[in-house]
Amino acid sequence: MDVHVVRRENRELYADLIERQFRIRHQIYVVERKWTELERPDGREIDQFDTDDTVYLIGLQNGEIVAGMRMVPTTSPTLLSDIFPQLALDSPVRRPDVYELSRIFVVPTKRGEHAGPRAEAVIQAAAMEYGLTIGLSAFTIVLETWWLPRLLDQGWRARPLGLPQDINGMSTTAVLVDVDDESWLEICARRAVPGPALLWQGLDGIDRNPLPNIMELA
Ligand code: COA
Ligand code: U4Y
Repeated sequence: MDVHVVRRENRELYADLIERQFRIRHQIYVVERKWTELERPDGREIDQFDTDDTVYLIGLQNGEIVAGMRMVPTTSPTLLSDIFPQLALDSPVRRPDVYELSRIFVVPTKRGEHAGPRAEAVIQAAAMEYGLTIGLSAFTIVLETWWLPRLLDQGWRARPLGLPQDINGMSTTAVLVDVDDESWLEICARRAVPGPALLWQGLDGIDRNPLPNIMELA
């Protein structure tokens, strides 16, 4: 799976794929997960955090979307700042080097174990790769609490920002996850992700930090 970085500067190249993503998100979040507040008459799942500032990671296999994730700078409105501020004991993080992750998905046919690494691990490793490459120091995430042991088990350090609370019948928590070399190397090692996954088509002008040597894992 290749993971394409889509942001303001190259979005025109990806206009069709981004539209397909909104329809897949509708199928997954509105139809499957029944997050009915996200329902829209046009059959696209798109909310107030899908803006020009939003960065999308889109996982493609043979030209088809198999996985995705959304990243929103915390200097812009986020789920934590605007919808669920009660999940953070202190005021929500607002820093240029911290992005909020949300809307991770894998299409149903690609979930679980298949030949090769899980799409779910590849897309998360790709998020860490993105953070390292553009120089972030952390992610905030509002997530269902069942994710916590999964994050720790993939080698990420996740600190709670407050107590879990019931949201629409699910225990939900806000965390801060460190972005650092070790977190990327660990998820790659523990989840058999072979190395960098990101494609930066149309983003030649962006400053990019080098990644750590994946052979440090050996
Ligand atoms: N509630 C509780 N646990 C869940 C869950 C849910 N809605 N979805 C997944 N899990 C946990 C379970 O432990 C599950 O194992 P199980 O199937 O034996 O119960 C495990 O994650 C693996 O999930 P699986 O669906 O097989 O696939 P995956 O690891 O390839 O992908 C997701 C995980 C979450 C990316 C994928 O299930 C997905 O896209 N779901 C729909 C979108 C979504 O819910 N995103 C997260 C919103 S917080
Ligand atoms: C919105 C109102 O999946 N409500 C909204 C809006 C909590 C609830 O948020 C509601 C979403 C994964 C939704 C649900 O009942 C993170 C992750 N986060 C969720 C998301 O939306 O992406 C939010 C928590 S679920 O109905 N809700 N949007 N207005 N606009 C995560 C990401 C990265 C990973 C691991 C997991 O590394």
